[in-house]
Amino acid sequence: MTILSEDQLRQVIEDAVQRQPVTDMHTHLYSPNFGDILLWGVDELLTYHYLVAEVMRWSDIQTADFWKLSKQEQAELIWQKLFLEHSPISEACRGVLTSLQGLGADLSTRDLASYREAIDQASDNAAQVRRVLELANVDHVVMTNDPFDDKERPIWLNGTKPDANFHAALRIDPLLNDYANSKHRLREWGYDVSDEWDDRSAAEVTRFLTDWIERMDPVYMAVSLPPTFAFPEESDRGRIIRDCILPVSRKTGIPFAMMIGVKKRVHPELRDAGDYLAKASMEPLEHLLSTYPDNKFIVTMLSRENQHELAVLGRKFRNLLIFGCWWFLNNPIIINEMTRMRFELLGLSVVPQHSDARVLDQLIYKWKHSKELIAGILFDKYADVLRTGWPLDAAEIRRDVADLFRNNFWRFVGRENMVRYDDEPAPSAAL
Ligand code: FIX
Ligand code: ZN
Repeated sequence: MTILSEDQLRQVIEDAVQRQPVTDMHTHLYSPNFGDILLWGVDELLTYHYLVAEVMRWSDIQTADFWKLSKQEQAELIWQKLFLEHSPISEACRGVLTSLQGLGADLSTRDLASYREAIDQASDNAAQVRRVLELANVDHVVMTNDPFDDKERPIWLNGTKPDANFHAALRIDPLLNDYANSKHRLREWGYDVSDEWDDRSAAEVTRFLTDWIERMDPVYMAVSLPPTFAFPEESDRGRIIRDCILPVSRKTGIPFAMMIGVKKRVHPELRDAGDYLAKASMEPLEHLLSTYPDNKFIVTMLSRENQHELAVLGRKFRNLLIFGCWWFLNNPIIINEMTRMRFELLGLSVVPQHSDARVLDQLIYKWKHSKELIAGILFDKYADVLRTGWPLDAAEIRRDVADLFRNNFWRFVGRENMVRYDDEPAPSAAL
């Protein structure tokens, strides 16, 4: 269909975006067969660390006392303070409402107990996963998989493999950001690293990486990095990236994902809610991209002030995939600014969003909110093109939307078999 009017254009874009199944390239969710480390349900939605941070502003409860409450008591305090005593207009509060609405709750009752009954009815993880992936129109989920996590490691060591809709990402923060402690654990696991960094240590850390790559089949290796991240750097992190991560990444074709700008635990008592951010230098990225042209890098940054530099850097290096409006950027006002900036500087060669979902049911709101915003921005961009007299075609717009929400990612990580357009049969997947 050739699009002749802006009304036709708006409808075609809205339909294409809503119909497009999403590959969510960064989440903290797990395949249903990973057991209770997969979180879902009303109380998990309400005790998301974003809301823990927000409830502390309206409550004089001591953080230590908050953590002594049961999950249900924490949820009820958050519901009382952030939803009943004050209107839930923050993005994280609105998110809870959108997810509850999507799961069929009648929000006019404001009856939290009835929501638990109605929504937490799924018989098990697999049933809730099928239900939520369908409601959110997400068909592939990339997890965050940390071999240093004591709950998760045994699941992999037992030979568990994720369902077809779930894909591993090898997360190595403890290795890169806390090697002084992690090296002792590597030794416990049979990796004979030395006290000082030497060839044997490099070989053993490389063996650790390749063992976990074999076990997980990760789509990328990932780390979150502080705003002070420097490279090259004569430090544990600098040496492991130089001697292990980059060679393994190049040899296997598995990209290195860096999430840069997080200041961990500025308020430690808040736990995950206690992290902050700061602007980072772009020089480490400039160095990595130019010095390692055969390596692939996936990057998101946490400071709003880094976004323009990152987008311009994307114009210089095609071995850089820019993704998502991460964490404190995942709010309409900033998603709007970042996405327009990226489309205007990089066209459609980005992955505009990921969910970072920690609770399965959040997929419903994270993607409903983002798709509405991205569809509106796409309309403005295509309408500008239409006004030049350039004819637009509905199938081409659907192609572009499939690239943004799915194919750009799979192509960049080298999994062409996962690339799909709306008239192709689905790759083998449970859904
Ligand atoms: O490092 C990360 O993967 C961050 O996304 C998380 O640590 C953070 O807590 C989060 O979930 C943000 O949305
Ligand atoms: Zn995350």
